[in-house]
Amino acid sequence: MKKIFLPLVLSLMFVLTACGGGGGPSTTIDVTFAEFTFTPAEFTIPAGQEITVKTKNDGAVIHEFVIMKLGETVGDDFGDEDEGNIYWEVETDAGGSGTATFTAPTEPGVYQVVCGTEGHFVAGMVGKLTVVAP
Ligand SMILES: [Cu+2]
Repeated sequence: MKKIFLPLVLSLMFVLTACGGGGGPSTTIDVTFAEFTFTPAEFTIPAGQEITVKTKNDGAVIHEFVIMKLGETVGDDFGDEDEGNIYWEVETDAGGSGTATFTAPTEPGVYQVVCGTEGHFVAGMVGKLTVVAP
């Protein structure tokens, strides 16, 4: 019995470490939208890698996952002046879900994530994307 138990414990520890939300970089972003939140709101991804984004919208209105370019942040509210500062974005209809991919920035740093639907940034729909050297 002991012979089986130890490998089981070790593999369980590995699984818990791998997906324990310990802040390590992941090539998958799994995010749920609602009014007016991203859950989770903080992500860490490896620079330059292809990232898969799985979105789910539990809200009653459309929501967007907008990654701003490094060093760019939204001012009072998300508007036309911010469009040129977008690194990548995806949107999901109310009650919908989706999968999309993008290539992570090559420059490590902290990137602002916002919802670009009018009024949502002001309502607090903001997240943080940390890009780390792979
Ligand atoms: Cu929104």
